[in-house]
Formats: sequence, C-alpha cells, structure tokens
Amino acid sequence: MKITLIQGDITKMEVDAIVNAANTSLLGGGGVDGAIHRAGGPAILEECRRIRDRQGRCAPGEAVITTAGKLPAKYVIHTVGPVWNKGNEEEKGLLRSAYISSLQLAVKNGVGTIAFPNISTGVYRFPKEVAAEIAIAAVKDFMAQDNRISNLIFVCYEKENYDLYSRILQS
Ligand code: AR6
Repeated sequence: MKITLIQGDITKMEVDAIVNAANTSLLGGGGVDGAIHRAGGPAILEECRRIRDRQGRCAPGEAVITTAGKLPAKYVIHTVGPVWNKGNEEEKGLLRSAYISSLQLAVKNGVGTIAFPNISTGVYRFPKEVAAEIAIAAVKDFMAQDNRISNLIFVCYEKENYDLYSRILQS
C-alpha cells in the first residue's frame, strides 16, 4: 500500500481508475473534467448521460463510475467536490466525502491502483493548502482501514499543489 505523488496530466495515467473532478450535471466542463472527456472520447459522456437519466444529478461529496473510453485507465470515477464559499457551507466535510466516496466506489469495482487530481482547487476555488491536508488525511484514513488499494497516486497539474503535497506528505 503506497501513496505516490507526481506532477503531470491525469489523462495519461495507466492505472485501474482515474478520478474526475466533475460537477453535479455529470455532463462535462472545463479543467480536468474537460481534459478527461476530450482525451477519453464520447463513450464516457454517453455513460454519464445514462447515469444522469437513471439517478439524476450527482451531489457534492458523492461519486459515480464509468469506463474510460480511449484513456489508458480502465475506469473514470466522477466525483463532485464542493464550491468554496468561505468555509461556510460544510465544504471541508464535502471535500473529504468526495475522496472517501471515490475510494469506496473504487474498491467495490476491484480497483487496486487509482489516481486523484486536486479536487475543487481549480474553478471551485477551494484553498489549496487546506484541500491538500484534507485529501491526504482522507486517503490515509481510508487506506488504514481497507487494504485493497495498493497504489494511490496524487497527480498535481500545477507546481504549487505538487510542492504543497510534497511538504505535507513528508511531515
Ligand atoms: N490532469 C490533472 N489535473 C488537472 C488537469 C489534468 N489534465 N487539468 C487541470 N487539472 P478543476 P474543480 C487540475 O477546475 O476545482 C470543471 O469545469 C487543476 O490544476 O478541474 O473541482 C467541472 O466540470 C486543479 O488543481 O476542478 C466543474 O464544473 C484541479 O485539476 C468544475 O470545473 C481541479 O481543478 C470543478 O472544479
């Protein structure tokens, strides 16, 4: 069981599952969501549409799973992080839930290797350092209780996040 940190593009990851920082519509957007749908092709959006038709929107803190289209990963786990609003709306708990829900769905689907982006730290403006602390604590807590994830990779797109994770993971 290990946690790895890299700086790069999550769409390139050859893992069982990559996690997408989606929105409640599940129908795509910008940032990492846009990059995943662009690189993965229309099959992912098609599956997201079917999930939407079946269960409606995906609430913040929850997650759904699709296959990964043309991506090298097997699955995409779409989770919705909270929009930061000065910490007044349970954003911290919802961010933790986004990580935990993704991991629960991962193990349910036999995923052993998984890559996470820095959920909510882009368009959703969650303060990066707080988000990194929450993300690292959540995955460590999960992995301490469930040994089915053998390798968890934090994929930071920006150097600022990479440096933050690097410091927190070392301490
Ligand atoms: N690989 C890894 N990380 C990436 C990539 C990539 N290819 N591209 C961007 N990031 P954001 P959010 C990083 O805005 O804040 C979308 O429109 C980025 O640098 O993608 O959760 C959705 O549809 C940042 O650190 O997601 C939602 O509407 C992190 O991914 C909304 O944005 C998250 O930034 C979700 O906002």
